[in-house]
Amino acid sequence: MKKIALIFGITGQDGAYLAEFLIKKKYKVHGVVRRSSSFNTSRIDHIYEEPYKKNRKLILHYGDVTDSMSVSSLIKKIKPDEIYNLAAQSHVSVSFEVPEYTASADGLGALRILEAIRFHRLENKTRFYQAGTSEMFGRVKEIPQNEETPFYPRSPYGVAKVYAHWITINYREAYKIFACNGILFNHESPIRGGTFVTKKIISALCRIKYGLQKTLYLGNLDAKRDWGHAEEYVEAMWKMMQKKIPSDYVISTGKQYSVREFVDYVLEELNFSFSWKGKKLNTKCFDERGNCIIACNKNYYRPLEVDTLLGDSRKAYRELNWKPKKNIKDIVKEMVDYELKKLSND
Ligand code: NAP
Ligand code: G4F
Repeated sequence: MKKIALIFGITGQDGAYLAEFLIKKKYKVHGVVRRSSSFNTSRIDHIYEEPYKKNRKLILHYGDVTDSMSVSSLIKKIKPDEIYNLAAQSHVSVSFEVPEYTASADGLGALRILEAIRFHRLENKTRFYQAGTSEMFGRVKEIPQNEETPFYPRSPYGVAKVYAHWITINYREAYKIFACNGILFNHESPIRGGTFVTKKIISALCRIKYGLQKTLYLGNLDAKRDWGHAEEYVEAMWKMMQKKIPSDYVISTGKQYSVREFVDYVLEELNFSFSWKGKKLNTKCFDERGNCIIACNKNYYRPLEVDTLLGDSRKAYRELNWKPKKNIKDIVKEMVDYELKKLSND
């Protein structure tokens, strides 16, 4: 019998990599898609199968984690072996603009799924993965952060994810559901959403290189992040779900770079000669002809910032035999190559 997986958030970066990974592992994959006025399935178009096809490996359903009835009826109908809750309003800055919606989708979304597992008596069948985040560490209490580090979230997004984290543990302990939290640090890829800083920097600098744009505007360049590759991180999610006993795991590289250092790697990859001038909001970067190619703008600063994130994934290495392979330069190169290829095809 093929294992059945249900992915909430299948149209996102991680959802697309995970669906591909599970199909390779011979799973039947069900995915939940939100209704949108424009197409939102571009990341999974290459694995999409028409509904009239027999024995499909990928089946899509409309649904939304803010709608209990749709969550419950999908779980009742599909009775999956594994549920991956990747659905979220995942942009930290946007969560300050839509805090209530973020709480409902990112916090209560996990509860709606867990409650449906319990209500339909699937506690002994259905395993649950919650997409937790290093944003929960926020104003960090220790460096590096591991599974025991206390949380101090600094955004409505982080606060909502802390609720989802603890409700997952609560259902694991109260109802013996196999439920685990991945506490994933930032992970990127060529299919990263365009408003996250890595993808924003790379698409803009590629366009500037080809004379299609003049300046890239950014926010805080001093924040430090522990950046890994999304494709490697979805494998860690799956590994957690194959254990005998459910637990929570930090997934990270153990290396951190500032946003400015990330920009430097991209500029070097694109063979720019460049120089930085000024400080904080007045920081600017110039190319060899003296053109200002990067400037800061206060609109991209957040009401509160998470200054530094650095993960300690020794538990994942010990118990899941998981370790990141790609470093920051590999990730930058892969993302730049993808962007340049896309530009030359446009
Ligand atoms: P993403 O690209 O923004 O994808 C989010 C997914 O959730 C999309 O499929 C989105 O659908 C869906 N979604 C949003 N609101 C929903 C709702 N109300 N009901 C159902 N689906 C909804 O995020 P990602 O980078 O793949 O991240 C996956 C998960 O891991 C998220 O929960 C994120 O918070 C968490 N996480 C990410 C990182 C990271 O660095 N990438 C690190 C730690 C944790 P649309 O395509 O229609 O928008
Ligand atoms: O790329 P970011 O928007 O990612 P952030 O806020 O770290 O959140 C991402 O990682 C989390 C895991 O830690 C996930 F849970 C979350 O879903 C998301 O995937 O910003 C990274 C840093 C921040 O410090 C931000 O202030 O870059 C800084 N930054 C500077 N200029 C900018 C910009 N961020 C964005 N998005 N846009 C800018 O122009």
